[in-house]
Amino acid sequence: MGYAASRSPDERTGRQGSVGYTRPVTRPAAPAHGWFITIEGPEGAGKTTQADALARHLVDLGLDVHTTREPGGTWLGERLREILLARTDSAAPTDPLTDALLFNAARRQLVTEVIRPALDAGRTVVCARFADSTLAYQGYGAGIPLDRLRALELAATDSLTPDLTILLDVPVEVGLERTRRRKEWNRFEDTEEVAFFERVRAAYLGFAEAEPDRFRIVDGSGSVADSDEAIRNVVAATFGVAQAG
Ligand code: ATM
Repeated sequence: MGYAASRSPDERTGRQGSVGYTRPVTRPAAPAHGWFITIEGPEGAGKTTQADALARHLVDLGLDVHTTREPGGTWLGERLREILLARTDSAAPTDPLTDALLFNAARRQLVTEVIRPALDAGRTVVCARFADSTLAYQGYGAGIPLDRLRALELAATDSLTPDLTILLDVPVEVGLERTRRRKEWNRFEDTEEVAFFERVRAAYLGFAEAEPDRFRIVDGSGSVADSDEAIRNVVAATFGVAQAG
């Protein structure tokens, strides 16, 4: 007994590249194609911490896991991250479509160099942020029409869509306060108003409502341990891995 996996196209969404599963009753063998799990959410929700914790949990369950992030995850992507997040000395505002192009350039390199090969080799990929971030920040936050962004996303991802997206949700003021305590603000945190981050958060909640099969919302306002446990439960319910062992 085990899971049944097929990567194209998914019956529920019609998307290429999704995976369908039935609940395993014993420890799952490594899937023929790995699971692609993304963690999204507003600032200060703890995405990076939770991505690392989830990866350790999945490794303990016997899966081969690669953890990565956006923007970043490749040599080129990490250079683009430095450029994109650096607080600017220029008096001219950065055009949001320029941002979208650069985020998608980093994404394309990450997908082709890292994510696709890992999934094809049966590895599970856990990625902090992915294409939903561009729709939320450059789309709903900065006002770029979604059809333009979806065209860029398609070029960057070749329709690769996460099997599971965990939305780590936290109220904007709480998240920004946490971020302020933890690190120097990046360009977005430095230049955007609270209203921008409210639009981003509302966008994420809207995505989750529109795609309930892919999204699971986890409350990120409590302790790290609380989020950690909630994410493990989500992954267990989605993939059946908690029955392992
Ligand atoms: P963190 O990885 O620390 O969350 O920072 C990445 C920043 O880049 C984050 N900033 N804020 N505030 C969100 C932003 N971002 C986008 O605006 N669009 C994107 O497509 C991605 C991947 C990130």
